[in-house]
Amino acid sequence: MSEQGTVRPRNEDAWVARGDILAVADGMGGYAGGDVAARLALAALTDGSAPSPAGEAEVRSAFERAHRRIREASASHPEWSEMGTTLTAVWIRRGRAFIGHVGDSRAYLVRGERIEQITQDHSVTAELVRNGTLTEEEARTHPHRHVLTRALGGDGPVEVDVMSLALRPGDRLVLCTDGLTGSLESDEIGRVVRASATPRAAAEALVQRACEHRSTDNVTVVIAFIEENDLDQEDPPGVDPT
Ligand SMILES: [Mn+2]
Repeated sequence: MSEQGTVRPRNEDAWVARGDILAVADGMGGYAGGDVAARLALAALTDGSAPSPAGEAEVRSAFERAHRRIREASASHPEWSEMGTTLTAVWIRRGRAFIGHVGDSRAYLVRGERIEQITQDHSVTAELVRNGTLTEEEARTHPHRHVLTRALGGDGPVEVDVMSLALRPGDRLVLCTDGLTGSLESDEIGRVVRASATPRAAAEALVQRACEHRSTDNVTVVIAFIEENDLDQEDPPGVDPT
């Protein structure tokens, strides 16, 4: 689910949830550029020529490919020269989640009574929280909270965080943009996801709560509920194992 909200002139978030891939992107920069960057990033992961990663090296390559495509589009369109995007993506393969991440969108794992933030935000304020200069609460309203330290589409190579984890039946994955995490605490996200009967109900409830908290940003959420038979399969249906 993705909501533009009432403040931003357009929705520069994008998302995908199909086959074995889940991803969110939060674009930025120049006239319509954010929208273009977010969509280019997702297309680079999902179009016909995109390999479906079965390992961490392939996740990194997929992100580098997305980065290259955004830079190529920037170079040939002056109005998009400042564009970039966050990208957080999860591929579910052979009972594992392979995760790639750049920027301040997030992936969470809800397992039992706990919610764990799997990704680290690449933002100025997140670094200040990690080194003890700011509290989480101070970071939430800090004037530099939207300033990223890493994004796809910028100058030079992009450094990609890549990780994988073994999934269990009953696990719930949450991918979201900062429009959600800017208005809801992680514990509240966990409570809503645990209390929801379906992924769609969870996504709707989270987006609704963010809007009630008067989120000033676009809000995007992708949810997956992992079931036993998702973990047995070598490859999910509809995905060519080659
Ligand atoms: Mn945002």
